[in-house]
Amino acid sequence: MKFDIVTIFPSMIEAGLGEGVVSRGVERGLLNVAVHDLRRWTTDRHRTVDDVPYGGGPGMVMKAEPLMRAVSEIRETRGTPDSVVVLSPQGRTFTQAEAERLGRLEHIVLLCGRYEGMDERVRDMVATEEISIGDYVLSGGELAAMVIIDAVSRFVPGVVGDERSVGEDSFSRGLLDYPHYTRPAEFEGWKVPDVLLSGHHAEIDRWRRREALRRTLERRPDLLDGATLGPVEESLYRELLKEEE
Ligand code: JD8
Repeated sequence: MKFDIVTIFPSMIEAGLGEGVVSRGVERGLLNVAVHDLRRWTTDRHRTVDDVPYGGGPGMVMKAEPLMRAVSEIRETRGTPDSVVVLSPQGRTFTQAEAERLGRLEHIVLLCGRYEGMDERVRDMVATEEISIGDYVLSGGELAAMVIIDAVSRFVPGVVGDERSVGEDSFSRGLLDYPHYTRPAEFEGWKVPDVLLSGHHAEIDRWRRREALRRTLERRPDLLDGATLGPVEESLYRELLKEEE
């Protein structure tokens, strides 16, 4: 899978994606990530990427021309992308389902803005979608692009070492994760639950499903509206609701 990221802060993206799952995916030839410095497509002496807003007001706006030229050259040299994404607070909120959808594409271009955002004509003329990573204000699109590349790359076969863990990821199942423990079995008086040391796999499985449901009910009951519970979860869920009374 191919990603092209256009930014005025290429080193920020390189630092962020230079370690971990994405970087291993690149090393293994499963991912192709190209980071592009937007200033490459400026033509003036000062390599200007922003200008004052028409209509007045505070802040600066990213000029359209360098961004358009960037997308044109990426099209010519790297092929026509399946999607050109503008990151912005006005976008559709990114979810695990969106990550899975984008993971089925072969080539995505991500345009990172700064300042007050981009000239609207970039959206009109080259963007195919606009995505936000959540309802809080960032200073630019770079962190959002990294979040999206990380979450999407996990769906590319081979990128995550153990394929089983992807489908079992908490949000793919629609529930929060169960608690995890490792050695030692007791730490400053805090014990690992006995069932996890028992070697009884059916009971361990049941305990994990119950704890995942318990946490979801306590912390994110909104997730249960969208989740389709299997028969085991249904009966565990009823038990938990009784416990709550
Ligand atoms: C792109 C410029 C900053 C935004 C004035 C602060 C995504 N979930 C998200 N939150 N924020 C962003 C985001 C913020 C950006 C840009 C994405 C480009 N800014 C601006 C408008 C108000 N400043 C985001 N994805």
